[in-house]
Amino acid sequence: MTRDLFENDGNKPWAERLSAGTVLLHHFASADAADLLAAVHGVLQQAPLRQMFTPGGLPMSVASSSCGDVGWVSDHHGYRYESCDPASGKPWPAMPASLRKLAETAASAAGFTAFQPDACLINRYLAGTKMSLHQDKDERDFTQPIVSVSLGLPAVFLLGGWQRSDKAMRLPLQHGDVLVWGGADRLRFHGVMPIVAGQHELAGNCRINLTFRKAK
Ligand code: MD3
Ligand code: FE
Repeated sequence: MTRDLFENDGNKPWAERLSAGTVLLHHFASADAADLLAAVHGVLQQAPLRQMFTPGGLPMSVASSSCGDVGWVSDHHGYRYESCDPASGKPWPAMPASLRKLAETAASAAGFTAFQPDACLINRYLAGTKMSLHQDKDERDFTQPIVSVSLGLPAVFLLGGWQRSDKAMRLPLQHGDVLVWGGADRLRFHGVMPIVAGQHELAGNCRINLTFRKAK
């Protein structure tokens, strides 16, 4: 018999349903983490991390890059997806097969069988880096889930409601955890508390978050 992912069995991957549309896949990416980080570093050689600016002109706390058909971009014109990296003018690097496969397998494990991401945003958090509460609204089809992979240093994720003023829950995220957000939860406000300084054996002094989306 195959193992039920929704059964917590020691250090093995297990799935926790946080709400109707959200599943936390504990340790889901742990076994592949070194391969995933190597693939990420390959992408970053083509499209280096950079701090983007909000439309209001403030530098974002995270450093970001992308791979896939389109990449998420923010500047004084606004938030959007672009097929070329504005830093180089060249197309974003292709999404490595290992990354795509992990995202599709995770979505499927959470019940989203037809997820075909066309964008992977790479966010790097150093000590003190945070992400303020926001909604992800730059994609075309909100019925498509978002898959988020946490690697390296741990984080405290903030899960708010559907209005900015709603009280946010705190959710600890560890290296290897994968979150799948869909359904009604897709438009919830969310953010990340400032990362605490530390060293991770694979990722060093940072947290890397991969966010897979169907943008177009
Ligand atoms: C909850 N990134 O890039 S990923 C982002 O850890 C972003 O880098 C965070 O928020 C990070 O936009 C959080 C988890 C996530 C992504 C999308 C969501 C959580 C979400 C959409 C709705 C609700
Ligand atoms: Fe977000």
